[in-house]
Amino acid sequence: MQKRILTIQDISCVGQCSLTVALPIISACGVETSILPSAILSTHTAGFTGFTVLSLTEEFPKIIAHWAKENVTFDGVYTGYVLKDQIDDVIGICEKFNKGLKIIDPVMADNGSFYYGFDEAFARDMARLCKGADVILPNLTEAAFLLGDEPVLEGYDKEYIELLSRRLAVELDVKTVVLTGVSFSADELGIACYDYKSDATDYYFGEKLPKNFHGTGDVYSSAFTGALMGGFTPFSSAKIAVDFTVEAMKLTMPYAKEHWYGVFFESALKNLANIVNGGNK
Ligand code: PXL
Repeated sequence: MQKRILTIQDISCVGQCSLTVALPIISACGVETSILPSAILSTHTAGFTGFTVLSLTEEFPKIIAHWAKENVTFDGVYTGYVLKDQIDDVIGICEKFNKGLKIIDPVMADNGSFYYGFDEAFARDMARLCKGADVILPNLTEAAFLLGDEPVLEGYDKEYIELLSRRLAVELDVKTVVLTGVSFSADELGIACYDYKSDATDYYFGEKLPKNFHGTGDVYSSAFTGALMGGFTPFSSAKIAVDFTVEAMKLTMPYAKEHWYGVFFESALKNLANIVNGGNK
């Protein structure tokens, strides 16, 4: 039977991130996608000014109580952008309703700094949410902030990448750490996938484009989640998600100036669906 996942993240009404990318991408992978919106924002917070934010924290206990009454369960939970006062509820939801994989994208920072509204105290809460996860998908800034005492380096080597991954796996009791935004050369960008059990790191890179786009972390984590729920291994899922994200960025490149807030992932969904539903596990 089709699997059902719960994804918890915000609705940015405009901005091609969080739920507006997770729903279509995971659905294209043949996985039923239930949602718990953490907040409603007029746009995402990276580049727009004057955005509105409505926290949905007050709805959480009511939604949780109803799901409990209906005996709702999920085959996996995937969390993204959540607010500070929601971490305990989100941990509770993972414990109570999740019968499968726990996938955490610790959305809070990039390029050496926190997103609007997040700080070191939130990073400590996010680390609590990551505890016991099957997979976490931090970018390098988030990885350092989760650990709390590591620098965010620009010129780094494999030793640094593997130190971050190993420490996260050990200290947060995580099976697989997928570090995103890893690059050792000017023309390649990709991921490092660390498996705690074998203590091994596998790397995969795609073409590095001459521009950074917003929302690519959410596009990446959603494609990863769809592939993983579709039965691919963590490393195969990580590779599929790199190819999908690079394809989406390439489709956006000709329009990068006017379309600065997200990527045109929509036209890449057909290829993703073919790969994930194609049976070549
Ligand atoms: O893409 C991560 C993200 C999700 N949701 C909101 C954001 C961001 C990044 O800035 O602002 C509201």
